[in-house]
Amino acid sequence: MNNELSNLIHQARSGDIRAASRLMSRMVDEPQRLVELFSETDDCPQPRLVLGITGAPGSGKSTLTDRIAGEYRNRYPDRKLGIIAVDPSSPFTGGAVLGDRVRMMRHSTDPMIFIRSLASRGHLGGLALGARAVVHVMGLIGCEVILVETVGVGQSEVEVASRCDLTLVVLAPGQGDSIQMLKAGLMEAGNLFVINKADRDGADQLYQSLVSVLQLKPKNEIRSAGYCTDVVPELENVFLVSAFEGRNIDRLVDAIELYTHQHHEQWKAHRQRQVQEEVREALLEEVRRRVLKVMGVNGRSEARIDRILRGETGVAELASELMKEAAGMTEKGDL
Ligand SMILES: Nc1nc2c(ncn2[C@@H]2O[C@H](COP(=O)(O)OP(=O)(O)OP(=O)(O)O)[C@@H](O)[C@H]2O)c(=O)[nH]1
Ligand SMILES: [Mg+2]
Repeated sequence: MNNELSNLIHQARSGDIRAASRLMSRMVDEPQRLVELFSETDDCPQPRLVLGITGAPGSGKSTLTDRIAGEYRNRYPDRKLGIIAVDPSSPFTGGAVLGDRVRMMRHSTDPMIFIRSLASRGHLGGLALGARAVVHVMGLIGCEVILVETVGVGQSEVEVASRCDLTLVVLAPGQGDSIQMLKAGLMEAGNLFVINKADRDGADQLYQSLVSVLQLKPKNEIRSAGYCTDVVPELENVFLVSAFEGRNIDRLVDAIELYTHQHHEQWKAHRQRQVQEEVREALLEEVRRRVLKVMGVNGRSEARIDRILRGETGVAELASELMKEAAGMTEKGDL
C-alpha cells in the first residue's frame, strides 16, 4: 500500500473533506486502486442506500436528483448525503463540491451535502470502477444516502447506474421515443420508473404507455442484477412526478425508503458479491493500462500495428510480446 494513499484514507475517515476530495481524484485516475481502499476500510460504515438515477438526456434527472436530495435533507436533517453526477450538464442547488466543478453549485452551500462529478467522455476506462470508488469515499466521510446520476445512453453509464442498490429510470414527454429507449435496455436497469414533467402535455399518456409496457414484461425481468426478483405487492413502481414543481416527490421517496427497508439484507449480500467482481475488474484494469502503456499513446502505436498489417507478426505473437513488456513494468510508477 502506497503511503500517500493510506494517509489520504485515514484523513478522509476522520472527516477531512479536502483529503476525501483528493482521494476521489486519485481513485478516478487510477480506479484499479479501489482494492487498496477496500482493504484499508473494511471496518467502515457503509452507506445505507446508493440510489442510481438514470434515463433519457434532458428528462430532468438533475432536477429530480436535487429534489430527492432536498426531501432527504428535510426528513433527516442531521444526516449527510452524497451526489455523484456522471457528466453533469446542469447544476445542483447546494452542497460542498468535492472537486473543481464549481458550476454545479447554484445557491448556498449545505454542509451536509457532498457533490462530485465524473467525466465519462475521454475517460481512460474503468468508469464504473471509478464511480464505485467515489461511492466508497463518500461512505467514509459518513454519507448515508448517495445519489448517482448518469445519462441512460452508453453502456458504461447505464452500468454505473445499474450497479447501485436501487435504480430509478427517468423518462419525460418530448424526449424522443422514451419507450423505445426502455426497450433498448434501460428497462432492465430499472427498479423504479419515474415519468417526470407531469406538468407538461403528454406526461399522462407516457405514464399509461409505460405501465402497459411494464405489464407485458414478467416482473422479475425488470429487476436489475437478478438480486431482487421478488415483487413487492404493495409497492407500485411507476411514478408520475414533476421535479420542477416538486410534485409527488414525497411519494417517490416513500417508495424508495420502503424498498430500501425491504431489501436491506439482499443488498448486503449483493454488495459482497460486487466487491469480488470489482477486485476482478481492478485486476483487468491494471493489465489493460499496462498493455496500453507499452503500446504507446492510448494504445495507438502505429509501428506495431503496421507490423501486423505487413504480415511480419500475428496478433497473438504481438500480444505475447506486449504482455511480456507490460509484466516487466514496475508497479504504479510506470503508469
Ligand atoms: N416542465 C418541466 N421541466 C422540467 C422538469 N424537470 C426538469 N425540467 C427541465 O428540463 C430541463 C432538463 O433538466 P435537467 O434536470 O437538466 O435534465 P437531465 O436529465 O439532468 O439532463 P442531462 O443531464 O443533460 O441529460 C431543464 O430545463 C429543467 O428545468 C419538470 O418536472 N417539468
Ligand atoms: Mg443532468
